[in-house]
Amino acid sequence: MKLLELKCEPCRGGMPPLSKQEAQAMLNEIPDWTLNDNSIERMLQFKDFKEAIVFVNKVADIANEQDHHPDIHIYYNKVRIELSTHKIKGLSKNDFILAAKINAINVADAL
Ligand code: H2B
Repeated sequence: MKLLELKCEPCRGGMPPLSKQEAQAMLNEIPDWTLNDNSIERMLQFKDFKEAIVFVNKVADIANEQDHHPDIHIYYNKVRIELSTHKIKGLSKNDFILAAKINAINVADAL
């Protein structure tokens, strides 16, 4: 099943984070994200601050719906999204599911 079609599952502490290989394998389903040691991240650029905030609000809605929350950094018209699963201090499948949903956001729809 495609990441975009999945829902984030409640994450129990105590399970191990994904290995580098497992994370690498899922990366090709989420274009434009880069893999860090314990997180994935994407930088996006918008026309201006307002568009960036519209995008961030869409991300917030999806994060609340999925009960999985990214770290969001806003730099005027750029937004850096960093995803990791805090409870396990590393990556879980939830991070990749949320990344796929974030990639599917169309800011033009929300303006
Ligand atoms: N988001 C992220 N990124 N990591 C978590 O471990 C996490 C979360 N835990 N969102 C969730 C909320 C948890 O606190 C609730 C109770 O499901």
